[in-house]
Parts: sequence; C-alpha cells; structure tokens
Amino acid sequence: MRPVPAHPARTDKPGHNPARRSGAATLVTDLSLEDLEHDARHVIGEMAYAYYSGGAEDERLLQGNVEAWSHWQLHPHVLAGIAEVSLATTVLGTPVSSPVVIAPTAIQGLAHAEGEVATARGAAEVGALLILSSLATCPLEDVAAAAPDAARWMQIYILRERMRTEELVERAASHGYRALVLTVDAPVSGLRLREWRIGMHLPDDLVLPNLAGDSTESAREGGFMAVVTNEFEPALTPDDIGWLAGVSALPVVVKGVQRADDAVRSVDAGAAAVVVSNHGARQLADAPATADILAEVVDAVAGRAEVYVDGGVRRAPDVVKALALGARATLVGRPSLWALATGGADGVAGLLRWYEAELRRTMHLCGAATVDDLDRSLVRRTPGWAQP
Ligand code: FNR
Ligand code: LAC
Repeated sequence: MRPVPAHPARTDKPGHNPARRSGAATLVTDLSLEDLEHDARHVIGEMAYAYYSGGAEDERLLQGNVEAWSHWQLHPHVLAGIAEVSLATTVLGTPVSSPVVIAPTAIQGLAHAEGEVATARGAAEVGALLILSSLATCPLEDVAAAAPDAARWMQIYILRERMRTEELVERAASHGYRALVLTVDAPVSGLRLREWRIGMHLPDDLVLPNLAGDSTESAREGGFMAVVTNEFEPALTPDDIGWLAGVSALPVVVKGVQRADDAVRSVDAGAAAVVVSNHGARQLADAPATADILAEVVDAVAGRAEVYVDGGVRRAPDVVKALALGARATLVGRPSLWALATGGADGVAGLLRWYEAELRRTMHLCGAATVDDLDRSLVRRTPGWAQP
C-alpha cells in the first residue's frame, strides 16, 4: 500500500489541480471523482473503504445506478439568450445554493477525525443542505453548533423502541433540523458481503451518540447489519409516516421509495416529499436503477409533494437530467465521503463548488437559466435504451 501523504490533497495529478482563472472567471476546476476515491481509500484503510464503497449481494446495482444516468441524453436548446445561470432553489421552503444535497451517510468518523462536523462546515460554506444520518458518529448538537445558521435535516430510522426515536426527533427539532428524513428501505439489512468478509465494525474510539441505547454495542459487534437486525422496526407501514409526523411539527420526507404506488401511499400518509432511492445499491441489488424509475414516480406524485433522487449521481449532467425528469434535488452519498476523507470540511466545500461550476456550465449549454427551466423537453432516452 502507498504511504499516506501528510497532506492528502495532491497537486501532481488532474484530480487535485487548483482552479485556474482567466480574468474574473474560473476556467476549470479539474476534479476527478475516481482519483478522489482512490486517495480516500489510502487515507481511510480497507475496512472503512469496504463499508463506504460496498453494495448489496453481488453489487450489480452499484454500477447500474451510475450507468443508468447515461441512458438519458440532454437535448440542448441554443439561442437561449442566457448571460448568467442561477442554481438557487428551495427544498421544502428552505433556500439552498444549488440542488445538490449531501446525502445521509453513517459513521463519518471513519473518514475523518472531525466526522459529520466537518461535513456540516463544508456544506455550510457553500450554502448546501446537509442531511445528518441517525448513525452519525458526532452528536447532532455538535453538528448544529458547527454551522448554526446552515440548512440541515435529520435522517430517522424508526427503532423497535419507539421512545428512542421520539427522543431523537425532539433533540433534532430543538437544534434547528428542519425536516425528518424517514428511511424506509431497511426493514432488514441488505446482504453486505464486502462488509461481512472484512469484519466491518465500529472501532472503540467511535460511538453512535444519536441513537443511544445498545446501538453502539451492536455496531461494535456486527457493524450496520447488526444495528438493523437488533434495533430497527422491521414492519413499517404508511401509518408510521403519520406517527412520525405526529411526534413533532417537522415535515417528513420518505427516503427509499422505488415505485409510483408507494410514493402515492407515502404522500397520502402525510409525506411532504419522497426520495427515489435504493440506498446507494446497499439493500436490494436486483432493484432498478433510480434514473430509470424517477420519471414514473414524479408523474404519480403529480406535484403533491417534492421528489428528490439519489443513487449513482456523480456528474453535473446527471443532476441536470434528474431535474429535467422532475426531481427537485439530488442527493450525493459516496462522493461526499471521498471528499471528507481527503480534505475534511474544505474537501466537502470543494466538491460542492465543483458541482456548482459544472452545473452552471451544463445548464448554460442546455439553454436553461434557472432550475425551473429544466423540463422533460431537455431529456431524451439514449438510442438503444427503451423508454422505462
Ligand atoms: C448510506 N446511506 C444511508 N442512508 C440513510 O438513510 N441513512 C444512513 O445512515 C445511510 N448510511 C449510508 C452509509 C454509506 C457508507 C453509504 C454509501 C450510504 C444511503 C445514502 O443516503 C444514499 O441513499 C446513497 O449513498 C446514494 O447513492 P450514492 O450517491 O452513494 O451512489
Ligand atoms: C448503511 C446504513 C447505515 O447503508 O444506512 O450502511
């Protein structure tokens, strides 16, 4: 294995070249996610890398999620008379600098000593929304204190012991988290063979301070798979969306919806938004890629709730396609972990700035001045790929 550099950000290859400027404008921020992942792997070691990068079963959907965005093409307008592009938008009324949101990913203490606190500072620096995982290694209070004015939502798993979920919601509500993101795609754990084979577990120097109870012990013994098995409510129904909505005044976002009918059931039960997600290919490996099911969910929801999407969103054109298909925002998971591991808060901010610069470029090339200008007329199925 290569030695870990003292300053992991390297300047000798494309992934880490500083932005070069021409007059007032930045020409290129040359960031390669492949290089970032490669460097992150060396920084965090093989156990954390297996946990972060792995998918369920034979991992067929990992690549499937990424590739499915290329089954859509952007069909650009020219002569659009655009001098400047604005990325600003809102999610459930919260203003954000761009439609790129930091997905909730667990156990960020494995990536960086400051864990979720660093991610929050990086997101706040650029005005992006952060969704904090229930399985964070930093207390949600510390994350709030690190960026008090920033937009943040709390991800929730409903536990068998509901009192513990209620306590978590109360803590989140009183620390400025403005929505609850209820993840519904983990009634049991997906088969995480990469984690299992390497013996993924929570190291002794980390805790899960937001779930309390026995979660930390479960995670020490058997990692995420043990936490799900021992702690999570396995029999969720739409009534649980109403239950969670009743615990606080915060809106509930249902994450992990993969079908139009489930999206409608979620909205009927009180969801303010849904996230089309297969948990980054970590639960059911034979599920469809999210890029292939987004449009049918958007159509079924018919404007009654906001729709977001994640899974394999890597490049700015992927984000533009998602918005053109009707998503209001996209969440990015693994890229934010690689940025955290290699650069802490600055790494996360740098990644988000890269998305912003490339979103501006892509939207300008498509003839779209604002996110509201992105509509279905701008996407076509790539020849050879049937309409989903
Ligand atoms: C996740 N994800 C996740 N989701 C969630 O609701 N709660 C969680 O605690 C976690 N934890 C988690 C850990 C790791 C290491 C990964 C990679 C993912 C899923 C996450 O929110 C998101 O749905 C996917 O990561 C999106 O896919 P990409 O962007 O990673 O391809
Ligand atoms: C995971 C959990 C924590 O995917 O959601 O590992």
